[in-house]
Amino acid sequence: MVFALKEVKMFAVITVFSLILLGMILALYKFYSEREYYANYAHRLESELNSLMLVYENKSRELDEVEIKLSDLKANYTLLEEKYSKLEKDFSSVAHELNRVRDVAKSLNSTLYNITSTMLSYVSIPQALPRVLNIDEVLATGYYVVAAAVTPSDPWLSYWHLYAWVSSSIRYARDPLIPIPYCEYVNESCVLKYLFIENYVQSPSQTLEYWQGDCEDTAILLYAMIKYYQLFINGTEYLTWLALIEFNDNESHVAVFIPAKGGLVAILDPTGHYMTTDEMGRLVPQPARVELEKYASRWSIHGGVKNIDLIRADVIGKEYYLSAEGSIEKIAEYIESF
Ligand SMILES: [Ca+2]
Repeated sequence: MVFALKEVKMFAVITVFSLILLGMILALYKFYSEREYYANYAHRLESELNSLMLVYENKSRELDEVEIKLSDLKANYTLLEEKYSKLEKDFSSVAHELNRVRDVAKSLNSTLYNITSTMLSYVSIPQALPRVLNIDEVLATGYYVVAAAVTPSDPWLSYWHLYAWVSSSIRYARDPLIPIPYCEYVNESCVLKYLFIENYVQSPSQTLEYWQGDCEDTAILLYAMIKYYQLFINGTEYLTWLALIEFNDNESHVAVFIPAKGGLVAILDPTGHYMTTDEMGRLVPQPARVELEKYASRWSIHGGVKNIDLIRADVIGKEYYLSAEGSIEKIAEYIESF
């Protein structure tokens, strides 16, 4: 029985020992298994870390490149800002210069307009009237009015003497060509051109200085002398017209017309060698219609008279009035209405 107990103890010890050994073997197995798993895991993590490092390096490089580009763009932007600022200053300066040039052009246009107006006052009778028929010009004829042997109390005889004096003293001379400047606009720019007009309206004092002139010059001189006679010798100012005559062939002529009561008119035309007379050759006003037709037939070489403007000059007030205009018929009707 003792033997049996011994054996049981031995068995128990062996069993415990075996169990411990088995536990150790199992623990060892588990240790090795897990170590391999974690080694693999660590390897995978390392591989992922490497990939991420690669991505990081690429992105870092790209970031560097973007930063360089951004820096270039900033530099360009600064440069462009400077250029823009300079261009703005240049634009402002050019705009200022353009305004100055426009002002100069406006001033030149105004100057040209004044020159053209002045030149027109030398070639066109309506514009020339203030210059050629004023009180100073009338006074300038005084010496010659007296020299023409006028009679203070007899206006018609005095007009005859004045007509005779002008006809015999003033030599006929054609007018020179006068250039009239004007703008011809091409693309809104003024191209200076000249219109040449064969006409120069002389003042009475000029005609008396040159002793020559054409029809308007002698008619204007005669008109001024008649005004001098009326104002300063006879003492009564009578209605007197400067007659601007247009013929049917578009030529023009100037004479002096003096109306009288009863629808009468006297025509004094030194250049046309025409004066209204009675059968005795005296200056006597005649019925307007008959006299105008007779005068028109004097100019049949020009196809007759198309139009007459009757202009009355107030030489003291420098005012000029168009009393009547139209055909011989209309002018006759107008004079007959007096
Ligand atoms: Ca002339």
